[in-house]
Amino acid sequence: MIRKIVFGTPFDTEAVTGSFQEWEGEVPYLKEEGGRKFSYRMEENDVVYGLGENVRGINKRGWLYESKCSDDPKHSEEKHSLYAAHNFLIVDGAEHFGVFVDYPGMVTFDVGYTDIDMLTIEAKEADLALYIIESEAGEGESISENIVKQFRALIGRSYIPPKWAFGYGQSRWSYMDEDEIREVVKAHREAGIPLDAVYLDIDYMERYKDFTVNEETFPNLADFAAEMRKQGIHLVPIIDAGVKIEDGYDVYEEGMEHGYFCKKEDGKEFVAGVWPGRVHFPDMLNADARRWFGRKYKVLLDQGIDGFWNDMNEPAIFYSEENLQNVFNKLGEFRSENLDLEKFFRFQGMVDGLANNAKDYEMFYHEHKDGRVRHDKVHNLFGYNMTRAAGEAFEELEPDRRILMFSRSSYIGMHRYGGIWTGDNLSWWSHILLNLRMMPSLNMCGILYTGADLGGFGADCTEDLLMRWLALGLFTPLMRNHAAMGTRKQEAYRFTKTESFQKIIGLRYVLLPYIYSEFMKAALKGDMYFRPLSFVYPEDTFARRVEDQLMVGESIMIAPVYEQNAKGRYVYLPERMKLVRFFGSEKESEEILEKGHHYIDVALDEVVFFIRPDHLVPVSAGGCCVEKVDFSNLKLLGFVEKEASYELYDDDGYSRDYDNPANRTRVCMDKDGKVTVWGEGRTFTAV
Ligand code: MIG
Repeated sequence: MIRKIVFGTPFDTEAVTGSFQEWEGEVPYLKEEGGRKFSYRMEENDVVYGLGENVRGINKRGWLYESKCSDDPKHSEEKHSLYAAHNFLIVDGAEHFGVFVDYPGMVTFDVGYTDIDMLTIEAKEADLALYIIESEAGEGESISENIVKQFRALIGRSYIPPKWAFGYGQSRWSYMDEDEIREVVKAHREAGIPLDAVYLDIDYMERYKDFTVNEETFPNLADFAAEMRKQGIHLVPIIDAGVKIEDGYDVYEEGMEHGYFCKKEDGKEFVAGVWPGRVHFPDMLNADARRWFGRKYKVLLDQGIDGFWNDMNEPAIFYSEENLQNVFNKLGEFRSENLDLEKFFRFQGMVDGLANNAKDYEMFYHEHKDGRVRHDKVHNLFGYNMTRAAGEAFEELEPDRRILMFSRSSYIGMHRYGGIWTGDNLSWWSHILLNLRMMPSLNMCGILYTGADLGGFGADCTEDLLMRWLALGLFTPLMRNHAAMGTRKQEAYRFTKTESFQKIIGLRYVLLPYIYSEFMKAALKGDMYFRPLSFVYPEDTFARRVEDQLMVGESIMIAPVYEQNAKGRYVYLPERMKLVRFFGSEKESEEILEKGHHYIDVALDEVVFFIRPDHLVPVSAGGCCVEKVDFSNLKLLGFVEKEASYELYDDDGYSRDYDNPANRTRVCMDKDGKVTVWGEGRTFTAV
């Protein structure tokens, strides 16, 4: 049951599309103060899940989280927010319920930070909608799973990318021209490392202007895209939020003509500095502007592009025109000063404080259907609506094919239009773990198509880090190696043990029938693809403590290695499972392990996972890209004690005909390896 409690006059975020019960009584579970503050006393063993893209653990207890979409490339433990605002959590303990705070401005979640036993949620203003979800758990699902499922029904079906987007992607900020990209593709193909996509970062544009292509370095994008498609490669360009101010640039001129950019109080367009220098922000909350901006993607679609990533849409601001002038003036005053310690830091702080300055977000407005609204009050909706602009345009422009779209910034609701990547992580071992922990929290909020920059964005990557990270990344729906300009080159073929990379990345393609099936079933049913162990084993008190293992779909548990020089790790098995060791396309060995704690050796170039009893995993023979993977002749890995059944989902990978019954094939295997299939055109062989 979902109860909606309204305080004041909430802004319509359009996060919610489903049904609920209007509730006028007291707020269940939470103590309410002034319509913007809600608290709950936690018992010692209560676990708090959720908050989507964030720092810290699967269990969110012990920290203060702020919903404030921020462009901060340093995802260290002491941070309070990343690029998104995902105001949904579940308290699992003495009471078991879900809370969604639908409020587009700043919300803080103090989960035992100020007082170790208190959960306090506080919104900036008392204009919000609160949704409280209570379980209706039935047979075969846990309370947490049921709460998530109800929440997902409330917020609508998750975005589904084309099938090729489940392949491996290579990206780097600083692929400067066509030849450099040709080289990247060739090197992957020569090394036998599968590849489906190469990402175009800001360097493909003409002076960082959205929807333009640099004609010197990419003289004919349409031809180049076609040439790449012949090699099984999709090019995926980046789109930034800010539109360059430049006479003669059509996007700028059209935006000005129609008044589609965000304006200040005085009615003049707000000027921010980002990549291209001075820009205006399209008013993503204005439906007309959104429609206009969305249709701009057609420029690239028409050149054979079928995937995009939306960046800098918090929106990131390097400086505002006003604050820049102000800092210039003040800095001058320091010239005659003796810069002692205190003055020097003040001097330095003025420049550092230019970027993403809270004051700048109070300077511009949106023309929303319900009236004019100051940006800071709806700050967390910008990236969501930029991606919505694109998503809505794609439905209109490309009704018969899915377009890849993922964003950096997001709010709940955006999950209907695109996925996300988790932004600028670093080549740190701890960021493998951070990647793992964010996955189930994101799935809870409907964001299924997601993944981190594998190998790490900032800092220098090492060969062992990339191998270990890929061993997790091969299970994430978005599997992309991405790095920042200036860092060590980290394409898999750059390192010594190319064969190991070929095998680890190759395993993604071997597991693709399982990964795609599990993703699609989760998206279509409103389930999670990644779950914390406790969601599946709610009675197991130890499972509630596990912060470094995940359930992937219905059959697999993973326990990635995330420490340098570790030769293996401790793994907790909540039940008897089959350990499968994989090296490349061939299963190396398997072993049945009993419930409990085990130390598992895992070689650097090896991938291990665990199969639950009476569960199956369909696998293919692999391929160099998704379209080469044969989904009709599959093998079945399984741990069958009595009998196991599996529903394979497959489709053409492009169209939106998701509910066609022909997409589903049921297969059964008994303990002697006898296989029965319901459905046409596929064979399954037990291995
Ligand atoms: O301020 O386009 O998160 O993936 O490579 C940096 C350059 C802007 C931030 C993105 C990153 C991308 C980079 N962008």
